[in-house]
Amino acid sequence: MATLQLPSKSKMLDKSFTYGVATASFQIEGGKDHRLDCIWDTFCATEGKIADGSDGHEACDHYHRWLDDINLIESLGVDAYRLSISWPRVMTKNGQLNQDGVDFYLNILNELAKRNIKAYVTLYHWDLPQHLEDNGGWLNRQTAYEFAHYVDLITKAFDGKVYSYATLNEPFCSSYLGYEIGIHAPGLTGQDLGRKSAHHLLLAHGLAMQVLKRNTPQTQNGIVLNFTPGYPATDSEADKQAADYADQYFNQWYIKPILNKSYPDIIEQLPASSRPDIEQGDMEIIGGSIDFLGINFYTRAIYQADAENIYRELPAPAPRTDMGWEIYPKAFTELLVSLNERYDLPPVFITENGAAMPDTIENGVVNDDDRLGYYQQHLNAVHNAIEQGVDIQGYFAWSLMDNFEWAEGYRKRFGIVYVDYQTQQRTIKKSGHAYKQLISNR
Ligand code: IFM
Repeated sequence: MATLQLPSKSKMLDKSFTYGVATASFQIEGGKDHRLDCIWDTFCATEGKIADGSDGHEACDHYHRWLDDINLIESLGVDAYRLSISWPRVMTKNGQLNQDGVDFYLNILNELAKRNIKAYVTLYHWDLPQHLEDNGGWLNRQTAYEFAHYVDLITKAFDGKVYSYATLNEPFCSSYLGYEIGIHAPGLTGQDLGRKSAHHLLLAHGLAMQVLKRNTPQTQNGIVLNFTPGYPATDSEADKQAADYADQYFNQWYIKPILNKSYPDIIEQLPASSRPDIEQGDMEIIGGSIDFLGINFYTRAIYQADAENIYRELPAPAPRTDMGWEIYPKAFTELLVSLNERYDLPPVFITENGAAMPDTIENGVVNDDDRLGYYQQHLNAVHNAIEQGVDIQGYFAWSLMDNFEWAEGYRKRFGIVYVDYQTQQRTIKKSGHAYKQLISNR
């Protein structure tokens, strides 16, 4: 059997290094009749938005199969499970807890505790209740306060059962993909909308951190950001500047306010109408301390100078995953090292890393050597960053199992466990077996 390996003295072979698998509520749960509508329900119901015309009504049916899935997670031998809470499942429209929804997660948390698996809970992974979107969603500053209210109630309900909370998953995707270019829910477009929603998401993070510090100071509390490092197409000054601008716009826009209490310099270059409405005290709230930073990495992007739009992204060179994303693990190490140089980083967790590949199942076996290769290269990249002084304390594979890949529907498979959507049968892929072995060999 193919294996995943690390140098024998690697800190990643230490028992204190956390290995986990990750999922998100809308992508796996289904159980739609037991929660409020969210923006992704509406988006999926809009013709042409999801590549295969699918939705999250059933997904992996985790809502009914959660106990089997916890057993599956246990069988992989991981230290931790990163899951997200569906805000529309645990809250009612009038701002109270929905006890049925809360119980669904309490059962999961209790079973994880019995198995000694640490619960890493993300409080928002994109499934905004639709009734809040009807009031402006993340364009409405009030949504940040609604989020803090939900976080207050849910953390009290989960008291003592969670190891770590992340406020948001990838605010870049919620704001840029959802409100600026419209390829994610709620499907709005406009630079002004993208930048304004990003500010309210960051404010929501800051307000929620205050709640977490008050309600649950014993947990590790932070945020999960995604990074797609930008590289210049050539050594020319113009291309370097283009790549730097894109980096500020897509990556630093989210981390700099959190760690340095300010937006990147390019904010000055935006038209006044596109700048966020920053109220007095906002940056202090956003920049409150965090216990950890979650980093999600999949690929890099290559940019060329462009007279009209400042930068232009070039097509991704091979080798690529099934998403069309370049496989370039060197960028992972370089990202981690450069963030460590640029900022005073708290401990880092790799909260997502993985690859969609065109899997086939034959006689009950999925030989995903391509994904296995991706994991090997990226685990090495994390090891190299640790060697260069970055304090990285854990790694989560994205994803536990194949699931609803947003605008791509169910056609893109990211799991280390294969899901047959006709029967809902789960089959551990070769990469899943190798991940298990790496963890148990420590
Ligand atoms: O599936 C997503 C996940 O929800 C957020 N991070 C990226 C993954 C792959 O696209």
